[in-house]
Amino acid sequence: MRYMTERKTALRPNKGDMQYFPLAFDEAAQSALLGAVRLVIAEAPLFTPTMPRSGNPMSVRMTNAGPLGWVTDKERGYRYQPTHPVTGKPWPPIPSMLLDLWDEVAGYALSPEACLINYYEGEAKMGLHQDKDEEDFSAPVLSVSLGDTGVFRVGGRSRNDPTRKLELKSGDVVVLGGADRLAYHGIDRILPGTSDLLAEGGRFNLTLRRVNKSEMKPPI
Ligand code: MD3
Ligand code: FE
Repeated sequence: MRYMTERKTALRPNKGDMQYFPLAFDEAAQSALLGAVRLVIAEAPLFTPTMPRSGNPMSVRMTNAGPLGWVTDKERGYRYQPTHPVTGKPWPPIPSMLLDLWDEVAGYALSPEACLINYYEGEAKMGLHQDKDEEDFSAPVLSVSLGDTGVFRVGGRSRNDPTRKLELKSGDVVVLGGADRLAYHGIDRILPGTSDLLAEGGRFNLTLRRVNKSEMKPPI
């Protein structure tokens, strides 16, 4: 955990529900993590996902790291797959800083299989949704924000439950486990000019996810 030397308190392992760790990554750690994200993108370029059925493009661009990546397109919809939808190549490995973070806070024995990288610029947003394309809902989802502040909205397990807003700032970590694992959530907007981390502006969000319920080892 050497990239997080400035953190004043240890992160507590996940015991369910939503846990918010403001500035879990200090500025030096954010720069190191951003460098790792840029290396992933050099190998697995950001792509524009499209919605199932309508084929409408999302305003967020995405890529992934890890054995599996989350993708969506008009023809085949939401899914996890081992290869990039444009290059056809396997996703690069999950940066080690993120695997360390998972070990510290996820409270879950199996490794994350997917690191979804979302990039928001300008007016990009993400509508209220649940993350339910995974088989294993007992594992938390872990989120790290880098760059401009995102206005995050989180509700309950029904779409009409009341929601609350939380500003996710650069270096913030959120762990979504327990009852909150299936909470509706989204990003209303990005607040431009709120961070100097990205020269080009905008916001990266990294989410670590466990997809399968067990380690699938190929039969010998
Ligand atoms: C609450 N991303 O990629 S991360 C997503 O900032 C996604 O890019 C947002 O929602 C972003 O699916 C929010 C925080 C987050 C992630 C997963 C959750 C919040 C969550 C799962 C359940 C409840
Ligand atoms: Fe989500």
